[in-house]
Amino acid sequence: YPQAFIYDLDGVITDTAEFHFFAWKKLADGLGVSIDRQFNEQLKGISRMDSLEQILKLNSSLVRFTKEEKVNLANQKNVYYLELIESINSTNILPGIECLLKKNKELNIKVALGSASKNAVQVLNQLGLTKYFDFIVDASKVKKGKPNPETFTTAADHLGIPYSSCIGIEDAAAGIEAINEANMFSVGVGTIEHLSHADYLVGDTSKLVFEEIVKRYKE
Ligand code: B16
Ligand code: MG
Repeated sequence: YPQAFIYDLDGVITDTAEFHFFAWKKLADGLGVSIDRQFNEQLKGISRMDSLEQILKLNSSLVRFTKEEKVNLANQKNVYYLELIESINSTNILPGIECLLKKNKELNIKVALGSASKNAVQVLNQLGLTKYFDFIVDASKVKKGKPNPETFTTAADHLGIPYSSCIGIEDAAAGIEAINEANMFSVGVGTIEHLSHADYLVGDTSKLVFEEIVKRYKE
């Protein structure tokens, strides 16, 4: 058996990836650039500031912003995001997730969160899922975000589990890269187009079945 499951938050446990997209879209619209879902794929899993930089790169007239102005823009995006997540609760847990968490606990498998979000603790609390987690890694605990493996290795190190005995679950290309770099088994939630580097890929979270994941891990 694997000894630890490390879950990404946005896009795996709950559909906040959508809310991040809406919030960035609103900010970008205000700056006169439009972003679509295709572009948004590269923002998934990366930090707030790095995401902003990607958007500003879209238009040469946007490189003029000072550091301070960029911080203000990033804060503004977070204000939009916080409005969107205000009302989330346990009904926003994606299908299959709580079942998988329960299975982990039943079998004494350690559970950690590996999120790039500064809002991770709040979101997990609102979902009522904090009780399942032995350790939470969010933006405050790592120096190098995804695709660097630090988010995942920090979780495993704290739990005292060898990397090869960990399974990481991610919806972002940068996240799968991070899990692979950590020498863990990567489970992707999404399309082959974006996540072809996942060790095991499912189309959506309802297909995250414990026995099936473990079977692939053992192969
Ligand atoms: P925040 P995850 C990531 O969370 C999101 O995928 C990414 O879109 C977002 O920019 C990042 O968190 C930072 O979030 O602005 O809330 O600090 O997928 O790693 O759980
Ligand atoms: Mg994600």
